[in-house]
Amino acid sequence: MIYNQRMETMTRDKLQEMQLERLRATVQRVYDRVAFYRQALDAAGVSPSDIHTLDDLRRLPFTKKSDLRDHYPFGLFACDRDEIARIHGSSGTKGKPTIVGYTKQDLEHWAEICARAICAAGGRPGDLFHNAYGYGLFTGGLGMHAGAEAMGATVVPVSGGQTARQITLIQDFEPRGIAATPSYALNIAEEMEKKGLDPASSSLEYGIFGAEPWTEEMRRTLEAKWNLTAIDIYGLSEVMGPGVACECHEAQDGLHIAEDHFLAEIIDPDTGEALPCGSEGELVFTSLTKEAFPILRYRTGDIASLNPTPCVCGRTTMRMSRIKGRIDDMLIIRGVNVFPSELEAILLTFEELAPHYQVVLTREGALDHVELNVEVTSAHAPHHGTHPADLIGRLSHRLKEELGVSIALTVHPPNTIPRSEGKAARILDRRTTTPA
Ligand code: DLL
Repeated sequence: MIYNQRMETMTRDKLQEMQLERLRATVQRVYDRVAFYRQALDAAGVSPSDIHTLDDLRRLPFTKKSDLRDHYPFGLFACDRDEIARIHGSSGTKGKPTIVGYTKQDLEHWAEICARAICAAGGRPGDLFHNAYGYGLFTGGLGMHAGAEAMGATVVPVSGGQTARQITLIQDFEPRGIAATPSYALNIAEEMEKKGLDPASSSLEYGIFGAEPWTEEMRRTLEAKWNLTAIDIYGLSEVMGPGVACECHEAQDGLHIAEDHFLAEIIDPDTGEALPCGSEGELVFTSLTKEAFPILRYRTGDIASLNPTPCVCGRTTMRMSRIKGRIDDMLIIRGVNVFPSELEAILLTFEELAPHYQVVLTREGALDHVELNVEVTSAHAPHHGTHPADLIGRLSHRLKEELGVSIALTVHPPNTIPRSEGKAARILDRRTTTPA
């Protein structure tokens, strides 16, 4: 561990003392400066002076994505527009983006958080760092860029896309670290293989992958293809961006939350009740240091659990599990709840299948129909686009056995499922009507 040991290895008592002080300041700040929060706190019957312990967090009202949309663009900012140094937005594809802002100090904190994440992933000052997250309103590119600079790396700000150029730069510059979505890292590796190059013999030693759900099976695939250590990084623009939590390379077992800047909770998504550590539920975050866009109890829509036990790496911070999926992306197939990550975990154990898939949702009358599209690898499609005769049968059987539901399957020829250059679009919702 080489970055800000003091913050990451504090005793829990000291950390909680600091969190309480920062929570109180945050509640006071939003009460004084943001009409939306003042009304919400008044309606909940809580005033900033009522926050005496960290448990009082539960008395605070939740903030939802729709609150950001309702106050688009700057209605939830807690400082004047001219104090805002940067604006980012969520990657939502429908309608207007949700907008967030950062003061200079917020940007410094964020850079420090991302610097810590890169060090946790195994990065060191002097590394060459290939940053293939998209630069723009999306927080991935600029967030990781600032972090890499802050920890003393040499950044290559390549952004997403132009895969042939990515390959050239990886070969010529010989980076030690790469940052990308897991699906794009896979895409780059496949393009290398198509050119007769072996990604496993590249210079890369660690990859910092996130911004979309992925599985342990995908980690194994990426680690084998690239011969690197694959690290999971989590974050969201509403709370900050990448770096809210990140795995350490020592354990690769849960993501250390930057708890000096964010308080994490798990709630029951149906009732809003806080759940104990270890239970799976919706992740909720409260910012502790943000000036421009402080946020109280933001409901992320992401499913995970929390683990307070100490880690072998020496960090004392709480860890969150890998994200199982977004509540919105949960498929309900004849009454059975299935996350796309559960499909991924099964598909990736079939050597005949490429690690790409798409779920297509359609509606037949009042019923939703789910079709899973998978792709056979070229090594297993000897007769131009065909697939082993019993593949559908074996895959259906495994899906039924492990998930308890039959899923309509289509096996496609090699290289036909669209590849991603950023966040993969794995769910295609073609339902045009809403249920009665
Ligand atoms: O995706 C920030 C980010 C950039 C994180 C680069 C990691 C790396 P948004 O575009 O606002 O921000 O999307 C946030 O992406 O609520 C999750 O649903 C999902 N997500 C982010 N990281 C992970 C991850 C960035 N490691 C939304 N695993 C979040 C699963 C993730 N899902």
